[in-house]
Amino acid sequence: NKHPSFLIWFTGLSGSGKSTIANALEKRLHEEGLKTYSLDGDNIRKGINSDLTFSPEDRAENIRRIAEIGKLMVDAGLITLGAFVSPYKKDRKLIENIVGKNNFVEIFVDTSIEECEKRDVKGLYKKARNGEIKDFTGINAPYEIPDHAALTIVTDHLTIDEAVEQVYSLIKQKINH
Ligand code: GGZ
Repeated sequence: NKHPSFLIWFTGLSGSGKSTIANALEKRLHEEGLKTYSLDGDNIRKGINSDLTFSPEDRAENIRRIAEIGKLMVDAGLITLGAFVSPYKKDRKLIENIVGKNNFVEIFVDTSIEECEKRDVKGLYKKARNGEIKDFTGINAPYEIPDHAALTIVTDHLTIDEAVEQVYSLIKQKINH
């Protein structure tokens, strides 16, 4: 029996909860004995993509490289998770083209800008408002809402466990087929 492998992609604003949900999902998958790898800003933007800014062109290149890495991870037989703002539709479409439609599960973590800004875990929204960060998604750079996401997680009234459960039931068939 072949180990399941595909790319689960979380898109949404900074502070929307993408990484939190991805990390909790990964833990759940490990409990099922599944092998995973998580790609996120901490291991990608500080490493292989440390040469890139947040201009639209560099974001596109950021996402393209991540998609190529994700493809390698999927080829290696891992359930791969990606948690990136990925605000542009055309960039998310490119991921699907690179990894293949059947290997791509797009999940929109739908947390309002008001809620993200209220949380402001890293103080980045404040800096963006003060003009210390330009091109900040949701403040002075766009976020293009996905219209074909496999799942939209509205985090407002959900616990993390409930969010994980929604993703898990979505991918269950892909895991057990
Ligand atoms: C958006 C920014 C920016 C700007 C720094 N715009 O909450 P975080 O801190 O950890 O998540 C954000 C992360 C976004 O990096 P990505 O690689 O996911 O972005 S993209 O997919 O658009 O290429 C935020 C921080 O980096 N950050 N400056 N200007 N987020």
